[in-house]
Amino acid sequence: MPAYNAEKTVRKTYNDLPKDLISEVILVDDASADKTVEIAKEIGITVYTHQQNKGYGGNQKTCYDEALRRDPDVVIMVHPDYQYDAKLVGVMCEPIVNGRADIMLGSRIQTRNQVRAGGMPLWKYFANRFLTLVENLAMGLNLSEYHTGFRAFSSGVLKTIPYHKFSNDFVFDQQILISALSYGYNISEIPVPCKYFKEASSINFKRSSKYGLATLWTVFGYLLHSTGIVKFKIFK
Ligand SMILES: Nc1nc2c(ncn2[C@@H]2O[C@H](COP(=O)(O)OP(=O)(O)OP(=O)(O)O)[C@@H](O)[C@H]2O)c(=O)[nH]1
Ligand SMILES: [Mg+2]
Repeated sequence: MPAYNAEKTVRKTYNDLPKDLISEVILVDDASADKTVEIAKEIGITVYTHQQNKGYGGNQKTCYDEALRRDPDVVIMVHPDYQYDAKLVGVMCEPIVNGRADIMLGSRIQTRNQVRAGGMPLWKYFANRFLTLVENLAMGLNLSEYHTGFRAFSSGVLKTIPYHKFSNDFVFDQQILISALSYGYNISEIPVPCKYFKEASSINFKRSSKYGLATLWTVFGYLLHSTGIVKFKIFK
């Protein structure tokens, strides 16, 4: 769990995790101003802390470094803001364990009504649809979204892709997927309901816009890379 000011939601997220399937729950705190660390330790989660705020991508780098040191089969990333249904960890992992996928995404996007009922703002919904359309066209895939905060990776993916070279900001989430695709890994998905509520973390319009532009730049970079015009170190 890459955490930032998640004191109100980390416990509920943790409670939903199927403990019988999981060897260890790790939380990296990115210098939160609230009691995230105290609460996570109280619950019994293994906690690592950044002395200074590194950003969401920087946070995930520490998460995966620590996870890989345990030599896991599968690494699951879930936002600790209780927006995703963490009870579905087993369903997310099954295709990876059976060798049918390397990365699984918990997709929030099935029908518009369902997404709206979960409370996703309309502008986020349409931005998600637009970015997903562009990414699908560029990558030749048919995923329903690339922007979820619930993901499972085979450890082979994380050992191979150069995630330390990715951004420390939110676009890390796109770089990890597009880089993995450049290395030939498969991405698949399952539907996961998602809810928006007062205590959940939700980035604002300005930061989302920056993220959207950075996403488009990542896709453009991949196209340049795959046609050999410019080579980027984050892609194979
Ligand atoms: N390190 C760091 N992490 C953050 C920051 N803001 C949010 N996060 C974490 O990143 C996760 C994703 O951010 P959210 O704000 O929930 O954004 P999102 O889930 O992509 O977007 P929504 O669909 O609106 O929830 C959250 O669960 C937080 O733990 C930040 O400024 N720094
Ligand atoms: Mg959120």
